[in-house]
Parts: sequence; C-alpha cells; structure tokens
Amino acid sequence: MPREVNSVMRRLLSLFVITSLVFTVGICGADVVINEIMYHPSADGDDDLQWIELYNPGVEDIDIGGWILANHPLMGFSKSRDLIFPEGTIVPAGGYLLLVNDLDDSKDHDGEYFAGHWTVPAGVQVLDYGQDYPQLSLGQEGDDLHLSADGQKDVDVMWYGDGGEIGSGAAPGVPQGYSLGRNPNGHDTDDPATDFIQFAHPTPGASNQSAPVTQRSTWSKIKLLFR
Ligand SMILES: [Ca+2]
Ligand SMILES: [Ca+2]
Ligand SMILES: [Ca+2]
Ligand SMILES: [Ca+2]
Repeated sequence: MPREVNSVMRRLLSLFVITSLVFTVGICGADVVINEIMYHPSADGDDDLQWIELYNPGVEDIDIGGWILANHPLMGFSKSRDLIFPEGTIVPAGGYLLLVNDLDDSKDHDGEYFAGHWTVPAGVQVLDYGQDYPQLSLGQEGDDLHLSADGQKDVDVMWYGDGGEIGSGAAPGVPQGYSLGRNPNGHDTDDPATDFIQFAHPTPGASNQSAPVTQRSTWSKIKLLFR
C-alpha cells in the first residue's frame, strides 16, 4: 500500500476512534429520564395515587435543583406554574427519585394516598407534590411530560395515549392500576411508542425489572419550599 494511502487510512482510523470515544462518553454522561409513571390508578379519576419515577442511568449523581417538570406545556415552560425541584434535589447515580401526588393523605384526607398502596426501597427519596402543584395531574386518556434543566429545552420528554401536541409515537395507554415504564429499565431512544410498556406490577423507586415490592420500607421526604 502506498505510504500516502496508509497515512490517510491511519488518520481516518484515529478520527473514527476519537468519534467513538466522544460518543461513548456522551452515553456515559446520560441524563435523567422519566422512567415510569402511574397515571391511571383510580376508576373515579382521583389523582391522589398518581406518581412519576425519575431514573439516573449515569455513573454520577445529578443535582436537579431548579429543574422543571411540566405536563402539557402548550405555551412552553412556566416557572410560576410548573413543578420546580427544590435546591439540592439529587438523583443518585443508577438511582431513583419518586414524585408522588399524595404521600400520606395530607392533601385531602380522603383515605387515598401513596403510602397506603405502595412502598419504596429504603433510601429512595420521595417528593410529595400534589398539594403544591395540583396542575401536575396526569390525564387518564393521554398526556405529555417534560423534564427540563433550563426551562427551554427538554432533558427528557414522554407522551402517552392521546397525549399529543407532539403528534405520533405515543407510549401505549394502560389499564387502570398498571404503570407505564421504560423497558428495559432506563431504555431511551426518544421513541415512547417503543421505549415504554405496561407493567402489571408497578415498581415505584426501583428498577422496572425488579420483583414486586412486598415489604414496607422507609424513605426520606423532600419538602417543597418555594413560591
Ligand atoms: Ca382525592
Ligand atoms: Ca388523599
Ligand atoms: Ca428521551
Ligand atoms: Ca420503576
């Protein structure tokens, strides 16, 4: 092989290796995803038992203090309307943060609340949002959820059922009592129709592939302090 051709090939190979490294590092620096949601817990439309699970597939903790979570932000994100995560809220590396609508029935004292139905693994942080953000109520026919670090662009977005200013590609609707989660856990191709499936055994605060939780366990609750 002529020396010049050999040299060009070596340069191309170097470029390929560098590009691959950058791509791999990009994947390792993966961001927080909306990993599982319970949007249709009750036949009567009560949203107290709704919850949203965030997952950090990366190898480093991610501080999401100041980040925004919104459903159906037709007019874009709004810091006066959408959920803003308290300063210092961490989604641990390989771990979860669970957002629940009514943790302990302090919202409306009607006997419907998260802790009466599910448990989360020890150490998982739970953020109780329903009192402060009643507008974050997931549609039973469909909706879309957006997670943003800067209130401008999505870190992650998912939509389901007829949720839809985004258009096609929605994750499938699920029967009452089922959750909608990424399969396998954390899988994100930005195509909710293929990334999400229904789960008969919801796993709040744990891998979507983990066994059903049967033991009551402890968690630490994050206080929402704002506005
Ligand atoms: Ca209620
Ligand atoms: Ca309640
Ligand atoms: Ca995504
Ligand atoms: Ca889960």
